[in-house]
Amino acid sequence: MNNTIEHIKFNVDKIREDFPILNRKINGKPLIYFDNAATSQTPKQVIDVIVDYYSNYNANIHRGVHTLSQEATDLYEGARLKLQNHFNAKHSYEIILTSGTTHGLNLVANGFSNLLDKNDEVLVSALEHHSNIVPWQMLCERTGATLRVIPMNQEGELIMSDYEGLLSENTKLVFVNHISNALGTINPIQDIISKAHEVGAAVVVDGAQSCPHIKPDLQALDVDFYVCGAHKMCGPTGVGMLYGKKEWLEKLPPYQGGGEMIDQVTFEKTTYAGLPHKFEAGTPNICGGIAFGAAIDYMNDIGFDRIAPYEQELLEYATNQLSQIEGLKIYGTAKNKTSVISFNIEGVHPYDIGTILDKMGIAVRTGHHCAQPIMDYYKIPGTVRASFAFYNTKAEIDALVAGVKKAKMMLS
Ligand code: C6P
Repeated sequence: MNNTIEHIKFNVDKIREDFPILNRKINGKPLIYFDNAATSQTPKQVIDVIVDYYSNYNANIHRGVHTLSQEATDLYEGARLKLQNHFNAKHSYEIILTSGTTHGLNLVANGFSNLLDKNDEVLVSALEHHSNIVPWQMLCERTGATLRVIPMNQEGELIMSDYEGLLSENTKLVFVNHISNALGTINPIQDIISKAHEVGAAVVVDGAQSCPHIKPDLQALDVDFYVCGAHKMCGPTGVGMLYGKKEWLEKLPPYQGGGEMIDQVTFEKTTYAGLPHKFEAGTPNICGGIAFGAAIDYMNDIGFDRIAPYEQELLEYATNQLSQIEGLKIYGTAKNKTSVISFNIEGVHPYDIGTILDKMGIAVRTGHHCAQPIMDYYKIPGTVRASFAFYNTKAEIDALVAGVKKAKMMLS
């Protein structure tokens, strides 16, 4: 393999040609899309698969003897295999196709309803999105288990010594995101997982924000559950993945009842299908699943080994430029960080900055980013969040910096 710098560089102008939306104008200005942590944009390779599916293959799956149904089934199950390969799951039936990250987390939380009791403890990190807090609070309400929080420091890093102190033989579950959506912190999940396993706790990793940046090896991580959604990694909305170790998925009850998740149904009793179908009741997002597979192919064709260093370069460049603006404070300065910058300007509401940037065609997210506990920690109502993807450029970051300076002048 060629490991020279030339090899890892890639042609961003060429990559941008894959994304039709990047030709759009917003308020008369070329779109600069820095809201990638909310949802990524879709390349034509994935859009083509969606058009092709509805033009040539649209049918229900796992149900028909007719050709169309069998072709659609093959494409859908082919996508499951792509996911298995990409994330390195041991078995394809450990990959459950869901409607997204939130669905996957709720499925697991629901599954533990009969496996916990009031003597048990579950640990959640201080850096979580509401999707990785609320389902577990609901679980604790149902079971009487206690929810404890792994604290963070000012840099936005988890305090690992406190984590170790919280772990005990009562700890049954630990849930943590791989990357914080609000701050960009990359959490030391390998360490978190092995320490949890020492006390016999299972770990649920929310990979919603890491899947576009890092290709995880789920078997090497030895993680018990991992969830993510397609729409953060160039796929469509409404489809995602739950990975669970076979032993766990067999132990958990089904989440929803309905078609295709059964073995036998009588009015007296129903028996359930095996994995993965036990967790896939009803007609799934067939086209979405197939397009998820295409998105995985697309990102692997570009290569995560090329995406990560390029995005780091963007992060460093933007951090440098933005830090030079007087009164601008960046929240989340972890040593290990991905391409997310959350910031505020003294005395200015983030929403106002976002509105002015939008007038310039620049899309950022403002607010609490569905991570209110993080905002509470910093005692702020919210931030402006710029999140970069591999199709962004330094020239776009220059435009952001100029836009923030202008907004600051207008608002302060
Ligand atoms: N974060 C953001 O702007 P869904 O909505 O199910 O696709 O993903 C939920 C979710 C769970 N965990 C993390 C770490 C996330 O970042 C998200 C989604 C988006 O940050 C939309 S709120």
